[in-house]
Amino acid sequence: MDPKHIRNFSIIAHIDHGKSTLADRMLEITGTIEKRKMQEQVLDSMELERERGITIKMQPVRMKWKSSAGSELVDSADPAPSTARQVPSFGSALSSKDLANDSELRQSRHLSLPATVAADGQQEYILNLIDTPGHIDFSYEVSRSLRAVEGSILLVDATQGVQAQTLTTLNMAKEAGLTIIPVVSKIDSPLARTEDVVAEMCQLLKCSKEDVLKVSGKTGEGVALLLDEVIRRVPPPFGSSSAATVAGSDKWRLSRSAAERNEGTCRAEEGAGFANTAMNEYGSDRFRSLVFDFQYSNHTGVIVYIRVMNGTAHRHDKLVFKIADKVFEAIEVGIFKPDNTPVESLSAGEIGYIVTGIKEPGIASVGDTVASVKDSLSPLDGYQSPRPVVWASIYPESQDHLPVLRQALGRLRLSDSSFTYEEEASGTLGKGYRCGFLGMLHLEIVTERLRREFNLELVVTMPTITYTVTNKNGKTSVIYSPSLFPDDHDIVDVSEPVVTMKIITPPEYIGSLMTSVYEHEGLVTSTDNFGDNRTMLTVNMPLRELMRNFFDEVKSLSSGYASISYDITDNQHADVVRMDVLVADEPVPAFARVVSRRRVPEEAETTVEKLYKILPRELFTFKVQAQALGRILSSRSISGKKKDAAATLSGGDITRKMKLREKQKEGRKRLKEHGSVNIPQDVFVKMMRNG
Ligand SMILES: Nc1nc2c(ncn2[C@@H]2O[C@H](COP(=O)(O)OP(=O)(O)OP(=O)(O)O)[C@@H](O)[C@H]2O)c(=O)[nH]1
Ligand SMILES: [Mg+2]
Repeated sequence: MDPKHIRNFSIIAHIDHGKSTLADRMLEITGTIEKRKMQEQVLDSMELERERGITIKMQPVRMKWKSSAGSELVDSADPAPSTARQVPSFGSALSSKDLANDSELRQSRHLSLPATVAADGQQEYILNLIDTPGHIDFSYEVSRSLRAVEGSILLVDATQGVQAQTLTTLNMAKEAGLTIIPVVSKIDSPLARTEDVVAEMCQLLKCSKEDVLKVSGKTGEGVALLLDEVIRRVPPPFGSSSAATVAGSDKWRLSRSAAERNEGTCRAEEGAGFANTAMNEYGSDRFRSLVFDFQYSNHTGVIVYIRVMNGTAHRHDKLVFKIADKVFEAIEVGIFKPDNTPVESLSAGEIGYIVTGIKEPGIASVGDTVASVKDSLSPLDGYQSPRPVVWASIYPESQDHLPVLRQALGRLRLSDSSFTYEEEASGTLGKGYRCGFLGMLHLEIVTERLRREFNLELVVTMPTITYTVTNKNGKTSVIYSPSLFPDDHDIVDVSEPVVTMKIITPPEYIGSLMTSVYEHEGLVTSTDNFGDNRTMLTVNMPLRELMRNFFDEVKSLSSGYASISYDITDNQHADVVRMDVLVADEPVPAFARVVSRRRVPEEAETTVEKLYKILPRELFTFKVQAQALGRILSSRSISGKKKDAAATLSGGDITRKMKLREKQKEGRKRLKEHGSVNIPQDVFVKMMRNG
């Protein structure tokens, strides 16, 4: 397919704004999925996604769509209206030089639209859509998808309006220099405030009302028009094996790379190198592609999801992972329909997959470049590694299963590149892995997947953030496990990460939200009016406090109307101490946690109460205690199960009964002395959950 007739775009939005449902309707009207096979949010194919009704992993899919949208630009008697219809193209990070070239760039985009169309005026286009998750914990998925496409549909729910995560995803798309199509969703809903939300989007994007499209993923209204607009507004891919398109689109890539260089991030540094070498190679016909995701199959090994930047790859081609420096043969190349479907070849501008046959972990990584071995081009600029937000240690319930856990983590990382793991050992729990996650939901999903997909029984420690601790001996170390947090009297200083957070809320909830912010050691740094009678609070808060159920608190205080997004921005001094939890006089490292000094008594009380309620009883009585600063702060006894050994003896000699009871008493005493309490797995899971 000529790249002129390809459009690559993603759908981005706040959680639950209807991305996957809109994708359903697109798949339906393009005939990609037969109606009888259709189910709600069909792209959410993971068991956990379906169960929870949320998207966890990005999902690419290829559709075909006949449209005359592209031809209007070429054939129109007055080309001005459509080209000058100010297609919103937000490349905010463009340099001034690039901005000067903006109109020229737009021209070049439109010039590369189809010059010839079929007799019926309909040209067939390939549309590669990537559905993305909306939850903040999975925003690494969104950011990776943005590098594989030229445009994004920014979806805003007509019943909710612009939310905090709308702003975050919009900024990500702007930074990637993408064309953005503003769309209001759920216009069928009786609660829809469509026109107000259109106005809100116009204000946000500085665009006109006509630029904002309106759709319903439920009824399909406006979806065909939206696909036409995708063709009209999103530029075709820049790379091409045909020299004519390269000339025009190379410039566009140039501006995009400049945008990245302006970010001042690690990508920018790589981008600079990219500009020198990789840019010169853009017109090349030699195959080169960006790995934006992957999958693992026991049968065929790693399957990389790629966006082809140059040339063509065929089955059996000899290819190389440029960063990992690993040569392999393409066992299969294919496209997503949405199931993996083999094709003969994949060419510049296309999105698809390559089956690599590689089974060892640690070779494939997102952001690597897959290129032809012969006369190989230089690697493309990769992705910034995500920064883990919370940490937890994962141990197999039985040490015999450690190798299975190791293998499971390796495999899981091949379908989720955003968590990290490293082996560690704990006295009582044996060997396990310290894992980093992008948030509490991410942690919950990963541990749940380990249990379900690999049948593992696990002990997961209380999640924690990292603390930088300076000891009295002058040594500074980063602490990832609460049980390893030093005793208070050994510490000189502790610092912890701080987040800058945006909370968008209707004004009536501000009072209670402010109180909650204060209780979580937060500081409101600004209060701004936001769109349609709402307010945006900017708050600085220790990450530790954000993780202490703040999200749920905000949701319930605002009856679900307030939304949050955040970034880790700083490190600051923290007044925290380690709290140990003892069960039958034994500290349980998995329950240890680091808490604010002023909240220790309260935390001790609630933790002991919670454990008291969920720990099963034993044959003997034992204590559950919380200890900090060398003192027991809270304690409860869980009494032993009452079982009268003499109960079955009917009648007879009373001394025989007494003898038996005496013996039982002794047995219990021995059990108490030597017996350890068996803590079932679901107790660890329940303790890990907040609330
Ligand atoms: N009335 C109405 N409800 C919709 C529409 N689109 C989606 N919904 C409902 O909104 C909820 C969320 O829809 P999803 O499509 O899963 O939203 P999403 O944006 O993909 O969610 P995440 O991927 O988890 O961020 C579901 O209950 C849908 O049935 C629509 O056009 N109209
Ligand atoms: Mg979804």
